[in-house]
Amino acid sequence: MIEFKEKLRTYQSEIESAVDQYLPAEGTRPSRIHDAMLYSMRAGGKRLRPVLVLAASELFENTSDAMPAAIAVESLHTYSLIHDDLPSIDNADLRRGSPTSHKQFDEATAVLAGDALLTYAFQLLARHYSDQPEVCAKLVGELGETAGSEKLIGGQMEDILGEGAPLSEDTLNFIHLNKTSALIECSLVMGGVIGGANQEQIDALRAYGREIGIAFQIIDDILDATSDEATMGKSIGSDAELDKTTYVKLHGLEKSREFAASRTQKAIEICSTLPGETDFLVGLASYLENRLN
Ligand code: GRG
Repeated sequence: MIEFKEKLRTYQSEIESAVDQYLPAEGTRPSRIHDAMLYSMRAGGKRLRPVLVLAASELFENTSDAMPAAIAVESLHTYSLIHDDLPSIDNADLRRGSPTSHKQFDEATAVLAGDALLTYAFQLLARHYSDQPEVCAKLVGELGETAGSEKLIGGQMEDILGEGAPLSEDTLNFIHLNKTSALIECSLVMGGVIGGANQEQIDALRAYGREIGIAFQIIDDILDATSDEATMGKSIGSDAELDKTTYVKLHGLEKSREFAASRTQKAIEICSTLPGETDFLVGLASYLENRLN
């Protein structure tokens, strides 16, 4: 466990440094947009998705640098958070413990900062992987498909459409598979593509991502239901959070904990089908199940 935590901290600190290395520098004209992009990218967070890109790539033999792809995924994730917090969507005041982008800057700047981070993700992939055209095309395709109307945006749309009324289990699953699991799965697949994984290995990475993604969302619901402290720094102050259908509301705390444990166990079993040193991914699945924020 200590080894796992050390490795996690190492990945996180490498990612923190890479944010400044790969994003347009502070003050670059027009400075307001670059400052807003950096403000949200530097605001911390668990860095789960870029960690997954790095960890997945290291299972395989190809040692191409996965960091630009890791930052691309975090850039796209940060865009989704900025837009999700906007007055027209969740109307949240705080994100990652700091004022949301539209509170810190203004709404127009927040819209543009989100747009710019979304676009920048693809720019990073094109810039850093164009010497491997097949890898580059797969990375762009995977991230594009994940960000699009059938996954991230589709999950968000369904979430908005369901506001104010109780959701069926099927709709709740659709939302979480697309809002939460999709980018987690995509991060692992992108790491695998960079590492040179074959199709069977890509499928296993995706399956592992699906299991930890759903477990991650169930734990999120449990934390929201059980701990005021755990919600500090998340999108508190948000209008939409109040009446949401959650796993806890549908199944109760005990059953929700059992679901998360069984998803985590499945993820751990999938690790045994992957090559290389999978201890970190095994540790990560358990760590996410037991997280407090
Ligand atoms: C494009 C507006 C728009 C939405 C797309 C991804 C998404 C849909 C919205 C983001 C908001 C949200 C609550 C998504 C569910 C996934 C989730 C739990 C995100 C928070 O991820 P963490 O906990 O955040 O990894 P940190 O801050 O640690 O990076």
